[in-house]
Amino acid sequence: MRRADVVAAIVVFAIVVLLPVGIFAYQFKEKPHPEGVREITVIIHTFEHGGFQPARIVVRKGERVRLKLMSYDVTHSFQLLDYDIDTDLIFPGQPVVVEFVASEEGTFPFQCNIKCSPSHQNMVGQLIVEP
Ligand SMILES: [Cu+2]
Repeated sequence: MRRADVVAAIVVFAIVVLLPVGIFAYQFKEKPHPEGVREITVIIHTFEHGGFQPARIVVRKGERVRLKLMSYDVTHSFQLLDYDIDTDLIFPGQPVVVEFVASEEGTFPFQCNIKCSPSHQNMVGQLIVEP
């Protein structure tokens, strides 16, 4: 076998086998969907344009919850102090993901802690953890 043939065989192997395997593996790296995680997207606008959507988040006790927080207008924050969550959404359009286990049953307030509009004080919601 000539050296050029060996190189050609390696290149063909890389294209036919390694590239698809790499692409296949990459999709799982980019989109993990582990069992038992409740994913909820929360859209956040100024109160005049909807506030927290949803403003009422209902989960079951013991669930692992992943909140994908999205602001599309101005800088907001998301404070859920009973679960030690306090994060700023500094860059509109860039999601912030927080994750926690809903270990305590009950109703827990969350709010925005950054003055985002004249009606900022209305930027509130509730996490409801059901039994
Ligand atoms: Cu605010």
